[in-house]
Amino acid sequence: ISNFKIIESTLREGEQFANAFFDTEKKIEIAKSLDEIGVDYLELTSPAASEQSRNDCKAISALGLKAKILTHVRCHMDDAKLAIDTGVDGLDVVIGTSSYLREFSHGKDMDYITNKAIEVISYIKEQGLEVRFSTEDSFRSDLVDLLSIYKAVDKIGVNRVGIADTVGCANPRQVYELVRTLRSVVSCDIECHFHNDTGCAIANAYAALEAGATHIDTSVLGIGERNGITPLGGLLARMYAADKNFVMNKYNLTKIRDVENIVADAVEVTVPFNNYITGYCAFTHKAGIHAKAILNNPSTYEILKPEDFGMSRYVSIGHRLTGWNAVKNRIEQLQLTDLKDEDAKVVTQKIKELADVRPLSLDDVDTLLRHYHNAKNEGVH
Ligand code: HCA
Ligand code: CU
Repeated sequence: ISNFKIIESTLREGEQFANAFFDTEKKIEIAKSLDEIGVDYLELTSPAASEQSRNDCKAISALGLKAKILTHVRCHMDDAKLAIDTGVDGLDVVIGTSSYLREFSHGKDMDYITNKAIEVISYIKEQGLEVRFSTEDSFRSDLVDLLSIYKAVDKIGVNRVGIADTVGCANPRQVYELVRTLRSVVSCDIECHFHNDTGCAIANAYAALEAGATHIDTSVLGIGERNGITPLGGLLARMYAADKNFVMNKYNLTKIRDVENIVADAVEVTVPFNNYITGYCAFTHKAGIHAKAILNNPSTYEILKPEDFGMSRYVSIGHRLTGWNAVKNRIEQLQLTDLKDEDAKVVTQKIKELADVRPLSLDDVDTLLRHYHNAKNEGVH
């Protein structure tokens, strides 16, 4: 995978998260922070949703950010017109094509949907804006229906077509197959949107890119409808592991933590303990065997370099799985230089004894080391 683009949807899909409410000021703060990371696009809530949503599209379009500004609209002329008037760079148009949505939501047939799509897309293009056409619930739509509508919109010059796993049902193999098939049918770009109900959102995004997709939708911390979509940080971690140079040159990875903190704060959640990159234990090494190897060469147990993300590594030593190499490293950090390997081994045994009863804090360990050091210097040992 030599290239991909991010459509950052915290300000659209993310607004569909249960706790989300962003006022204009907060939206602007989030938009600027995402722009610093270097995401390619920001997707905003439809101006048809509410008066304030419409004003916010205008305000964010007027900021002059590097990222292109998109808004997300239903496949209706009224919505498209409203959106174009806000000054956005492009429109992400969506309509449901699965039998569920056709039966229980809008009630339209495929001919109607295709004609409507052509009308709306042509209009947006005439106004000089970028346009994407996507089908909601793509993985539960009829494949023949899907391919024929994508083909029709590709022919009239849509910039991108989109596949959406609206319900989070798809797995990476299914994604690979659908995207690869679509790749052979259209010549435009392919955007993908994955919900995370069954934990596949990042893997599905990766499979989509492998199959020829060009754009991935994300949100900060993955927030969105239900349990959300592909998280920005997690996708960047995945892509860093795949092509570090591309990702490091294109995106400012040290800013991920800032935007996550802003968003977590705004929606009143904490960053999960096991979050990609920024989770509190994401770079904590514990077992003695791991700690020893990490101290010799971090790559032994780290696929992500913490410093590339503005994070730091932590070697945990106050527990019964600890090893003397890690303890020796702490001795060096504390500059208790006259303690030798044998001393490190003695203190390690002491730590293990105590930690069999309860875990020790780093302070506890340091106190043990200093006491041992003082006692040795006073000739008690
Ligand atoms: C939704 C819409 C959407 C749209 C995705 C897209 C989805 O159901 O709220 O525009 O590609 O998941 O289908 O977020
Ligand atoms: Cu969605």
